[in-house]
Amino acid sequence: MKLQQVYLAAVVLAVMASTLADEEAKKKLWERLDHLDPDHDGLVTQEELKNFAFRERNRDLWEDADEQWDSMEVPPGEKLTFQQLKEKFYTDEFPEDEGPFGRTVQQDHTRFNASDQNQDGALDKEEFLAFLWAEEYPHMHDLITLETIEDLDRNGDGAVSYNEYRGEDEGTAHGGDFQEDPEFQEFDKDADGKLSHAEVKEWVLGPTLDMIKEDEEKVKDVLSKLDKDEDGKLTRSEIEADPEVIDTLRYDDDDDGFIHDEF
Ligand SMILES: *[C@@H]1O[C@H](CO)[C@@H](O)[C@H](O)[C@H]1NC(C)=O
Ligand SMILES: [Ca+2]
Ligand SMILES: [Ca+2]
Ligand SMILES: [Ca+2]
Repeated sequence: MKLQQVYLAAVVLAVMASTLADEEAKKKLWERLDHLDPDHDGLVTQEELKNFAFRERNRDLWEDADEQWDSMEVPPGEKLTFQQLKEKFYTDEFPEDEGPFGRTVQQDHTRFNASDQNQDGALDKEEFLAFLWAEEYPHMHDLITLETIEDLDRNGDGAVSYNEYRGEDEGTAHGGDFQEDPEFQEFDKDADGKLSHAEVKEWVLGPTLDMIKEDEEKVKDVLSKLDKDEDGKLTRSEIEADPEVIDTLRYDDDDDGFIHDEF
């Protein structure tokens, strides 16, 4: 009898302790998941989940984001103009026909304009990141495709022939048959011997598009598991019902994880 009571008390204490630890872990989890809900309205939307997954996948880039922006020395509250960017990019070291990213000043201006989503003639930090990491921003994908075609398309027909693909001058190439190049054929879907805009896009951005698709699938999966009332948004209690589900949006499992190390 006595022993049973002791046992019972121990069980009760253990349950209480684990509940408290659970509460504490949840609280920390939510604090550290702050960047899930950057507008702090207490709801995590599909868009916010997507951005979260995107940032997780590109954590290395994001660690660098502030530094990149700071390097442009834009005064607080102001935006980056092309003139300012040009002064930073094109120095004695980098002439205007080959800037720090191997693009011409003209190409950088076109890219700058494409990054300027609200078309006010200057870039805020987010727009500047789209300028730098255009691959990661679907609204920049046509621009990247055009840049690639521009770089390779020597005869100006708007497509990339097999010779151009191989980086050889038209006419001086030692032949080479695209039909014997399985890698080229993989991208030349209509087998006409040259890569069209859509084919170049798939060639250059295929792997990135796959990862973006993968993010979208994961976000859908997270919503299907956590969004109990199916309004497309997650409340705090919906996330807390199974906090580890959010973890599936993470890419690596290195030790600075914000969930595993709490449990
Ligand atoms: C970029 O946009 C500006 C207007 O904001 C325009 O004057 C300029 O010609 C454009 N440059 C390129 C290369 O598209
Ligand atoms: Ca929100
Ligand atoms: Ca083709
Ligand atoms: Ca919901």
